[in-house]
Amino acid sequence: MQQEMMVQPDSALAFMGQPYRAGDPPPGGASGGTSKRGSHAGIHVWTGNPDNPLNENMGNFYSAARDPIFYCHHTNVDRMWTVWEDLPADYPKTIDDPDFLDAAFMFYDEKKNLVRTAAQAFPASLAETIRVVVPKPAKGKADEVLLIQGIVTDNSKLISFDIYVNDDENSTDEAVSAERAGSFTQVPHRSRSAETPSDLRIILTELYKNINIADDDDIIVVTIVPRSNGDAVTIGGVKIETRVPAA
Ligand SMILES: [Cu+2]
Repeated sequence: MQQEMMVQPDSALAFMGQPYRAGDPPPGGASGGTSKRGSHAGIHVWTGNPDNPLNENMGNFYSAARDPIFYCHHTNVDRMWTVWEDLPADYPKTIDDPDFLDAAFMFYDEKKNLVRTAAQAFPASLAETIRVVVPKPAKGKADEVLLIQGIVTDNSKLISFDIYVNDDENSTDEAVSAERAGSFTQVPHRSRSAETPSDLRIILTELYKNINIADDDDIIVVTIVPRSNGDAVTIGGVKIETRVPAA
């Protein structure tokens, strides 16, 4: 552990692994990061069954996730990432390559649909469209509120953006077949003043009927599309809350 966490890495890429971009040939095993090649791979092999032809389940890439220990193991790999980030070092721990920061991943959902997930980091600039999968506290047509949190704007500029909601993760185009849930427009002031974060609340109950959300849906897709001066807007976060009716 000392070798792969502290001694060997002399850069963030040495720990995390070398870039692997769309179109690149598959990377060789040695291009992985120190913990991936080390304890990560070691646990896979150790918990695989050598009596199976390909060391299934944990000992082979295609079958590893069949074993529930896979999820404990990979949660621990994430924990080690956090531990490494807090260790003193003479190199930066962050990677600012946009290909890394904006990476998206393809997974199969429980209905065997291939879905794309992109980790959206907040706070985020609205210079470009923000699209994020948001978990619902309840399933289906529950009485819920969409909260666009910590909106910071330059109040000397005309600002407008639209918010769309969809129940379909598969449509990767912005706002395709989505319902417009709300809009934000700011009339500019003559001079710029201090920027105070504010929250936008949008009641979703009626909208759920219009997008025909299913009883077992437990996520929605929220797309925020800049219309005017998006680069002067920062969004702090997006979440859904159970609606508490006004007294
Ligand atoms: Cu693994």
